[in-house]
Amino acid sequence: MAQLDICTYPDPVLRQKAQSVEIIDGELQKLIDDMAETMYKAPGIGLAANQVGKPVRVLVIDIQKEESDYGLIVLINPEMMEAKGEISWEEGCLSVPEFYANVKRYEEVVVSGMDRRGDKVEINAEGLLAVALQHEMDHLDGKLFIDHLSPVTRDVFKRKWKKKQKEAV
Ligand code: QAP
Ligand code: CO
Repeated sequence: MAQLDICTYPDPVLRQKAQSVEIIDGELQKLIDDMAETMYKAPGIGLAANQVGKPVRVLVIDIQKEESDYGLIVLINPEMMEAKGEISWEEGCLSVPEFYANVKRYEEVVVSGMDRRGDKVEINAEGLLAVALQHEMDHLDGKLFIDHLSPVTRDVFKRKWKKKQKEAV
């Protein structure tokens, strides 16, 4: 396994629409394993393939909660089957380090896709896991959580980001 580099905003790969996976082979499984390792080492609770420079429809999530029915979730070609309710959650993103903001999402979702072996899986989620699924599926469509912010909060983000960029020199 290997730790991968995480692409950060405004890397154009984060804006790409990820391609559907057609074949699940050793190469894809290695990417999945490396993504999981990269997420755990970060540490983070979710990572989409775009974030490691590979625009393919793969995501990993582990919300690290004992009460969760799931441990590591791997989803290939995820699709939203049901969505209801509304919830606001303070989100962050490994590709937008050190910035956090509240985002409105569906409170409950049902997502289907394939696991690491290509078997069909369906995930019923609410709360944090539902938020994580929506956040990571957004990545596969080239969307970031900052796209959901109000114009004012987006401005705050842009100013903070510019300031950070300057300080990093
Ligand atoms: C997406 O986010 C998410 O800024 C996963 O400095 C967010 O793992 C799902 C992280 C909210 C559900 C709710 C962010 C680590 C990790 C940072 C992450 C940072 C270090 C974010
Ligand atoms: Co993210």
